Amino acid sequence: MAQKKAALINDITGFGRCSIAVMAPIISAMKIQAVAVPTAILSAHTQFPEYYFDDYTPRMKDYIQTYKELHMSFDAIATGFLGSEEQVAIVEDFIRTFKTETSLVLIDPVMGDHGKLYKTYTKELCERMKSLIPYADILTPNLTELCTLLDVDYGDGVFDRYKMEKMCEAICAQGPEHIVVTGIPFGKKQIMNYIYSRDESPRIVMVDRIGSDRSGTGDVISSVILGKYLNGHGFYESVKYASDFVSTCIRYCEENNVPTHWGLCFEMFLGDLVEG
Ligand code: PXL
Repeated sequence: MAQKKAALINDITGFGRCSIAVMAPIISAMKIQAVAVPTAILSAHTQFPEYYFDDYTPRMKDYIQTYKELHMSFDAIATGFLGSEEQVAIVEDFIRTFKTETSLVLIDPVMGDHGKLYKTYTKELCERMKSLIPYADILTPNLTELCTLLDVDYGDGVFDRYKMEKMCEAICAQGPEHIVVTGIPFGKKQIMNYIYSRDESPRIVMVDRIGSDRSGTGDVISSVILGKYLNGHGFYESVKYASDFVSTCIRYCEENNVPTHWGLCFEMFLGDLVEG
């Protein structure tokens, strides 16, 4: 079978294990070709006290023009953190241009966490992010992002199963076939991933909470899901695998006292992802 290729529209960050620096090796390990489409170039991610940030927005159109002239198409298009309304427009154009009947679009609407939006998220940018939902086949929000996309008050961050189902149903009605709401705190010791696929009963994957939150976890989860799903596994199975993989990486980080903002030591377990 021909090898698949995935466009990764995200930032390239040198140190700290996030975005393309994490996603490209992970999907490559799963025998899928990674094509980087940079949105920004950083020396280290934004959780560090110092970092160099080069916004790539003004050069993205020329960069993407090459792929238009080469009449490329992609089996998958994955997007993550987007810094401006202009970048959302570029992503929209990219998907319209390169998505085929069979390609898979994964949108990770990176906007905030723990009930708060990141500083770069203006009201206008939030509104613009909502306009990407209909393009997604798979959406991977956390609870903060799910609430923001639906204009639901986050409150104390506790939602019962009925409310979760209603919220995911509302997202599905806009287009996505599969949603996983990641990283929902469940008591003090567990984390819940809530999985909703159109016309199926919701399912849950529980993992033990190990240590504190680590940057780049979302990028590891979304890229393992993408790779597994593209390789023919079901959505639930892909999320379950990604959750277990992340737990393994985090356990290693804890045991080796790796600082939380250094990201997940996924390199140690990349070989586990190779199949076939
Ligand atoms: O996925 C997290 C992430 C991605 N990209 C940049 C970041 C972060 C998290 O802080 O700073 C630039």
